[in-house]
Amino acid sequence: MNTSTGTDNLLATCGEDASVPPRFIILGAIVVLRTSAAAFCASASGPVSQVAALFREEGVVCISGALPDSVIGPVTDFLTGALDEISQLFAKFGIELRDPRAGAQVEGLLDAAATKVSPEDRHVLLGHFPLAVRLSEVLWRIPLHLADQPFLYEMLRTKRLFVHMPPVARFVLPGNVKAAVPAHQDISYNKHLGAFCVVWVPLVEIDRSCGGMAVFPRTQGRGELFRGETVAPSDGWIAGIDTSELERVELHPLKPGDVVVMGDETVHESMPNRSPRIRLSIDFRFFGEGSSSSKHYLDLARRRVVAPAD
Ligand SMILES: O=C(O)CCC(=O)C(=O)O
Repeated sequence: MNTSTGTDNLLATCGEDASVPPRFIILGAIVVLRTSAAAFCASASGPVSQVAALFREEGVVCISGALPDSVIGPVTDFLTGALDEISQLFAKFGIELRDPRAGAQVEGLLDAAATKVSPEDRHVLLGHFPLAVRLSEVLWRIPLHLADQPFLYEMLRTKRLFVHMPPVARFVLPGNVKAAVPAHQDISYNKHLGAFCVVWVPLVEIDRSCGGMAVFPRTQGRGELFRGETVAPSDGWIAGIDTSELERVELHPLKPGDVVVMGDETVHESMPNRSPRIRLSIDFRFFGEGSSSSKHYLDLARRRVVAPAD
């Protein structure tokens, strides 16, 4: 008796074999191409098991509709207000923050006058919100909301959730290629943490031109791939991992309310922002009770920041 399904036939036609990732993913009743972000997306209103299965198999899952406007709105408003204050720093260097040429102007400034820009200013010019902004409790709304959902508990196989503090809030100006983080695994940047997952939260519409992130699925579980110096060069990033042999998927479209969850070893990189819009996002590192941190973290059940000496 022939028991093969339409999908089996499709996979067979494409010459799939078990030693390489399939070119298609079956999501419920739909078959999607692996090279599209859709293959790694699951709805927050769908089964938790589907989200967790994607995370375990691929090392990445986009959860659509994970955060309501009531959570995203105040965070976006707060960071947009902070951008208005940061615009004064840019003005000091003759750059108008919302000018579509701002990214190119920052690049020119940092290339030509590296010695005249302090490390703190350089950090902000590269698209990082200052520490005082990142420490705001307004940003806690996102992890607190996610801690009320089952996903992260299931993915991390934990009953308690903690998140590294402070999170990284970023703005990527149009054309600011220097704000693009080269291919990396988050374990290389977070030696103070035991096992964790990364949650990347877009606060604006993400399409191909605005960029967002590209991921290299199924790299979780391969251990740390970076072998070079751990000291970050002047732009703050360690040298990119060689991804020439890895499958690459660009994660778009995404919208505010969606979140991307990646394993701590999942290779990913930022895409350049080629749109005329500022890209706004925030990223968190969550861990469970079986893990640890030697730096500050937020205990989400107690709503309390735990300091290393506590
Ligand atoms: O937002 C970005 O451009 C990069 C984010 C990232 O690399 C991370 O969250 O680890």
